[in-house]
Amino acid sequence: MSNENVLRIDGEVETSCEVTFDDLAAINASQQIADVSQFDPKRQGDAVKLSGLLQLVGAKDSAKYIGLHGTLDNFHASIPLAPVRDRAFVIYRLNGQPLDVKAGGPFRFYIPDHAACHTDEIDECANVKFVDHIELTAERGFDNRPDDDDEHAKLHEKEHNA
Ligand SMILES: Nc1nc2c(c(=O)[nH]1)N[C@H]1C(S)=C(S)[C@@H](COP(=O)(O)O)O[C@H]1N2
Ligand SMILES: [Mo]
Repeated sequence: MSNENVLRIDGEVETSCEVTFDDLAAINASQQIADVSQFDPKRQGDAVKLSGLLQLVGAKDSAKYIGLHGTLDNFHASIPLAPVRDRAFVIYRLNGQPLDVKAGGPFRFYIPDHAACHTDEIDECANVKFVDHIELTAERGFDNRPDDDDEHAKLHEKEHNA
């Protein structure tokens, strides 16, 4: 079982948390999204709304940016919180099981209606896979999304051959 996997949520919050698959599944129904294909036909699985996670930790008013950290492949994004707080979600379950790493699991951040890669702070590249740490910050935090077209093209090539 990959139930060992934890997602840490900390920074500008009242109570830092480490949540597991079971913790996410236990969040109340109003914060759950069954079948994310309603937002993007290419995506599958169930998600919990970012707003549900923010409630859990008690996001402070000082939280202006959300940092999405993927330790597995050292990929990080930091984006403004306000535009995504009521629409982003974390996909964590497929067919009742933890989301497979092949699909970006165990926890995959997802923003519906993201901008195309490289066109905005809130772009497709910010849909961070293998997220193990969500960090709320007052200022923009660490972000290593490629900002150079060649580097970005290489990253996509690597992802699609993985
Ligand atoms: N951990 C991690 N997340 C990542 C990436 C990555 O290389 N590592 N690439 C990003 C980029 S550049 C894009 S465009 C999307 C692609 O998601 P997809 O492979 O599901 O289409 O994932 C984003 N999330
Ligand atoms: Mo991207």
